[in-house]
Amino acid sequence: MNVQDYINRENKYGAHNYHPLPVVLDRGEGVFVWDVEGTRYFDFLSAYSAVNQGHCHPKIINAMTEQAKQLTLTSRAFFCSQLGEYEEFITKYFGYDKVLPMNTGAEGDETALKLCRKWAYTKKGIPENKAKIIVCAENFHGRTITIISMSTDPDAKKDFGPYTPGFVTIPYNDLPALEKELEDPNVAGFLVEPIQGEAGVHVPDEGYLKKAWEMCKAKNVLLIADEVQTGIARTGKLLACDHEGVRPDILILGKALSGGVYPVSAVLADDDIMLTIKPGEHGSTFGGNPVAAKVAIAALEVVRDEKLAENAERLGTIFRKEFSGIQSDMISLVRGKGLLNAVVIEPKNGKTAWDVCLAMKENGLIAKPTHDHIIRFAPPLVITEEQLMEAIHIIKQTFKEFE
Ligand code: IF1
Repeated sequence: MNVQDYINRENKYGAHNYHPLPVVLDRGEGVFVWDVEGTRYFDFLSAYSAVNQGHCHPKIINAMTEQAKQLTLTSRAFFCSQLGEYEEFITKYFGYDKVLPMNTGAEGDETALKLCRKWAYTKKGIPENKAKIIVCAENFHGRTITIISMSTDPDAKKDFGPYTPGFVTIPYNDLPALEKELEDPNVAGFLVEPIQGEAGVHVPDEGYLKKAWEMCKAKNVLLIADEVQTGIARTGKLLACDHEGVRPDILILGKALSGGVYPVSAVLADDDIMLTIKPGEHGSTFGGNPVAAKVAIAALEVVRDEKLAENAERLGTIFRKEFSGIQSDMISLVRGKGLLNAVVIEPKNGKTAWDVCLAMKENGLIAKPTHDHIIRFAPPLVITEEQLMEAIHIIKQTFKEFE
């Protein structure tokens, strides 16, 4: 089979819910992936920041394979020896009383929304079914019907109605708008991405998150931080909230919580919030399974032991400095934090961000546009300075092709 055969087969038998770059990947190791023809690429998407620890990290793979030989799934109908170990590890790692283990990021967000509403009715005393949760325009929190009900992206929500009520939308990075909505006594929570990833790596003003947190506290409103993409060292700190010393009331993690090896998500909160959900009121078949437990412990140990946050901080600064030095009228700006960066592309002679990504692929680096004109650059956090400089050289050479 050739590359096109693989593509044709996916198109014939698979749903068309994506428009992938025309590359057929077959193997991954560290910062590199190889396609079916054996061509090597720098992976500058990292599966949307799920592979922060690098592809197939041996410690995480070993944790998965060893546990998979022993016990893979019991359901939560019974206790198992691995879950408590993971729950103790992750709650101490992030500094919360408790964790509610789930599988995908969307399940994490859905769980956080349910937790916030349950707390609103049983603790804050908001009248039944009147709880409101504030969200930001251009958010991305997943693809379930309740989550797209909060979306302002027509592609994410059109023809999926009717939508779940109970959400109030404000502009991102807009404190006066937040202050106004917080006047409503029925507001239970404020769900926000510390950096809006899908929207194109929108970094809010310095101090935005901290001020928002203070404003929520003053109104007894829960700050819910969706760190599914920005967490796990991606932005140069363990959590993006750490840049401002913000401690969200509810913390949502996913993606690199497993190093991209297995679907693992988690919601962390203290007892006064977490214990509002009683036995039988929420759960999932695979949530907190033994393999997920061991994989997540290993993935978090790698982040700590290999100092991935520090590496992301240092190399992100180099990346943005090098990028701002690229002379190209297609590059209008580069923005980001740590190794979560994006470049806004100005079309030129009919060439767009997609064409740049195709050309980068030909030169040995894969990345993908978001919202047509923005290219996200997010390599695994294990990248070395030497590898980063080689990747930047590829990017510079590619932009020269469009001169
Ligand atoms: C797709 C985007 C990124 C997320 C945040 C929750 C979730 C995501 C901040 C849900 C997931 C993924 C989903 C994937 C592409 C990717 C994505 F472009 F869609 F928005 F990363 F930016 N919160 N993001 O970023 O987690 O249920 O997927 O495990 O749906 O196309 P999930």
